Amino acid sequence: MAEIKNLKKTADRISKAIKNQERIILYGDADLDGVSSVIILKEVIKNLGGEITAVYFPDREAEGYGITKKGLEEMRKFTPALLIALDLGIGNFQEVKMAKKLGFEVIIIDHHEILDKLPEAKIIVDPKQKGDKYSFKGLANAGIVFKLSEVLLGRQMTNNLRENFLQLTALATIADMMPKENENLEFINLGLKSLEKSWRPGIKAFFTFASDFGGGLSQKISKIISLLNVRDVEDNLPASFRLLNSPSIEESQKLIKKLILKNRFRKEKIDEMVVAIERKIEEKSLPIIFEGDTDWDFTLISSVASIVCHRYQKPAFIFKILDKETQGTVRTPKGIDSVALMKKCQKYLVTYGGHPQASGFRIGNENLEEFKQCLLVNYK
Ligand SMILES: [Mn+2]
Repeated sequence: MAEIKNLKKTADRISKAIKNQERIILYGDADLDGVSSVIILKEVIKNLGGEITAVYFPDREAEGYGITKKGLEEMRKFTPALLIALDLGIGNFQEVKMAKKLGFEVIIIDHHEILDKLPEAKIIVDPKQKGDKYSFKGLANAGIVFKLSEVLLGRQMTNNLRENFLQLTALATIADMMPKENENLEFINLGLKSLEKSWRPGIKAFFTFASDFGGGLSQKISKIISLLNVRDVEDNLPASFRLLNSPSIEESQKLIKKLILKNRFRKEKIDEMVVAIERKIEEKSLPIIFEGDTDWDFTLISSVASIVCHRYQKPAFIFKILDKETQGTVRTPKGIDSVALMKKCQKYLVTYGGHPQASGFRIGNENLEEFKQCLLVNYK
């Protein structure tokens, strides 16, 4: 079977960077898939005798999704360096150009939909790009990085490492809601099998709370994933990274306690937002849900969109209105491609992208109404 396009090329480039002691920056999305991708690659490189110069996770609320100007500015002190973008980057045309100018060599490893063109990165791995003959297109980004780790480590991949990487891959695949089929099913089954006896302190710590989480393993896992998704940034690092990278069970337990409290508060807020939306859509009965507010918490709108999309079986565009721009998230029922739908209205948008069922967009406030009308015209 054909391999993922450019996977081998990426492995060769990383091996060369390790050998030449080049500076390597891992630039990942702050969600669990991005964080898992960063941790797996970081540990692979360490096992090969290399070192990571820095990790960076853009804060979605403060700077937006993807490769950001702020992120590049903060990392520029390390140039010349190899910048590996994980679980983001495929839509960052301008930012990749800027990164090159600043002295980064950019590799993108992403699994999101390809937009009209590709960014000018040195190497791009994305199973959805043209010319990629790998038949399974549903891998999480961590799944791609796991496959990269097999190429990079070769015979140095011990059973322990494999189990350890598969645990993260399984969590990331579930968290990213990738289809539970094909290789994903294999990763999930293998990864979950060893999860409870993981040596990783952050995961071990979760299971010391397991009796509070109740139910069987699958219930515990959804609880773990929802806690790993709570936004809590310290020193620019998301909680999930600090936890899964922590060397101490005690420290992890402390952080988990904090996340449990935050999560409770988060749920109440989400309920309030859902009620507010339901009140509004009752009056309208449009075929799409298109609602936003200046007061809503940006980190909660994705959960809210999922809930109302599922409940009403309609595409849900939920957004937070900022001073000049609006940032939004989209969830669609099965069979409706949100990225393709937004492509038809892209002239109103600043950026957009993601997966068919889950994506995001940024738009100037002055274009919101026209964007909505465009969606209504083009939907069905
Ligand atoms: Mn992802």
